[in-house]
Amino acid sequence: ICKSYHGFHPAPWYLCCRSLSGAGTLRWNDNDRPKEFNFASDVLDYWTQMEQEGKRGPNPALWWVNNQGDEVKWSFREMTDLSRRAANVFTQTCGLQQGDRLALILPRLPEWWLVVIGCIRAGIIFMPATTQMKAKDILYRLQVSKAQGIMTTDTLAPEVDSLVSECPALKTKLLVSDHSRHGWLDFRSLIKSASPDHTCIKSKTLDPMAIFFTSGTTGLPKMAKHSHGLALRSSLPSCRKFLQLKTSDVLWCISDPGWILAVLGCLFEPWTSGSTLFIHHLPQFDPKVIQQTLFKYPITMCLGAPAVYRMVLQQISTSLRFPALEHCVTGGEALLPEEQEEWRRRTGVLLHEVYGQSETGISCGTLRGMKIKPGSMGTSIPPFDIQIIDEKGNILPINTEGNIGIRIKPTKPMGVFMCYEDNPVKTAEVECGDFYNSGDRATMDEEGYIWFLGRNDDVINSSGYRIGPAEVENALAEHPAVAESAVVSSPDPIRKEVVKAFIVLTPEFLSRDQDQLTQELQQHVKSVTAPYKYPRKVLDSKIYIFII
Ligand code: BCO
Repeated sequence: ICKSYHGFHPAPWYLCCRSLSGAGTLRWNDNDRPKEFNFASDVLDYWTQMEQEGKRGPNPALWWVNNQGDEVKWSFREMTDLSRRAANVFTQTCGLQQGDRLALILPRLPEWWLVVIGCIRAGIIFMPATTQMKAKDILYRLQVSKAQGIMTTDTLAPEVDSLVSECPALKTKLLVSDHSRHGWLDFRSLIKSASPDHTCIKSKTLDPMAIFFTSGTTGLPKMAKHSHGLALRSSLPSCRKFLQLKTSDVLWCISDPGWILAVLGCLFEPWTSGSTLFIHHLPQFDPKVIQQTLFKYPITMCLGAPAVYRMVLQQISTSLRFPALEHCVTGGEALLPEEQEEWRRRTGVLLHEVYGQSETGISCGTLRGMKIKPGSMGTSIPPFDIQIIDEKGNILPINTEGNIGIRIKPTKPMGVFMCYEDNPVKTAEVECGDFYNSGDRATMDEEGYIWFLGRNDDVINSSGYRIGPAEVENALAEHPAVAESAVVSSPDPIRKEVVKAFIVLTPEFLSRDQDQLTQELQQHVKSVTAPYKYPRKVLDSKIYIFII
């Protein structure tokens, strides 16, 4: 049956069986480790085939909207066609080769999905990053990764041009825009003229696929390198239980495409199940737009950081009874039991918590249909085996505080990162006995539910962003008013934690108006690094400025 569906490219039979029976018979078991896997050819192209044979409904694979009333709907067939063109643009026009790296700094534009799938087809390692980055952040990423290519929009292109002479490895700049720019390739035009014929690489499951930059307690962000196994994990039976998506589902993941949450929730998860992926351009977060969108479109499932749900609850007083919404998921920071309960009360929909990191993807959660224990992040999602461990990797008894550890020995499960690229010391630091040590503190109860307690270091988690204090201190140090600074976390009712800066002023700034100087320093941080890291107002609407 499968062969007749697919001719030269037989799809994994599990997908055929699932589609025919609708029951979800899977090809791989949780502990299988196939030698080869490629999300584009093994999953996306399969759904294209299903569509062509009338075995999938008419709903689009990708449904993109913005506030101006523009709309893009692409079927799986169009996704296959366009992403093959993208792969040809990368390899033929740009001369990128398998193993090369592409920095991908795009807002939520439909092209982002073409680029990621195009990279997977061609074996180019994509490195997503948030558009909040400034020149210095981009320079660091390009230099440390030795990226051969970068893709961005008009907004960041001038920043890239200002630093390109310091990035000798960079040979291709691709622009997503309706206008052209000197020195940049026009991706939209190239896609139109590129050939739709492309032979997907035969990637080994453990070949590198993506790099995510992740902040640590000291120093600059590290490169967490993931293999194609990250995408394969979404196909494993235990992981399918997580959302239990159907082809008729419409999933909206409200995460910036720079984060691993978006790569999973806006791409691998929905498309593994042949579901529709919904995207709102959302250039600026606005709880009203979230409410209106959930009323207007038949979105059945929503995934976002707790701060998203919290801001909707706090800022919207009118109805939250959405017509199609059935299931909500949240992750990236801790969720309070009261917030979970209020969401249920006001929407009639349960809010399920998940937990993960750039290093691990989604590693535990309250799966659909599972009992919710308010305040808990659920249980580990096999094949991940999460245990609470001590500093030597010993498993601690139930209800004892320790570090969240994921078993990586004797076999590292699919989905756990390969390593911090070019950083064997940091890679070794997070290996703790038989476990990957997440650095997050928690307890586990007798039913295996995990209860988050906090970090074991000073990384700040502000509304789902991981912020290394040193990154903010370095940004502050560039201002002439700052002699010294110390950045710490401070509790906050909306963002749970915010960045708080203690600053020692240089003598020439001692007499300056402190309110004004506070604002100036905040603006300064926003202008030299990604603005989400800036020291927010605390207490008296001031950051603390100590004069000694
Ligand atoms: O709050 P302010 O207005 O003072 O400042 C905001 C922005 O206005 C400002 N800003 C943004 N872009 C700028 C800019 N300023 C200058 N130039 C620009 N280009 O900077 C501040 C940014 O803060 P924000 O991003 O928190 O903004 P906002 O609008 O409050 O967004 C709220 C959230 C909840 C939408 C946002 O915080 C968010 O998206 N959080 C979730 C992050 C996330 O997805 N984390 C998951 C990571 S992956 C993971 O954890 C693994 C799980 C498997």
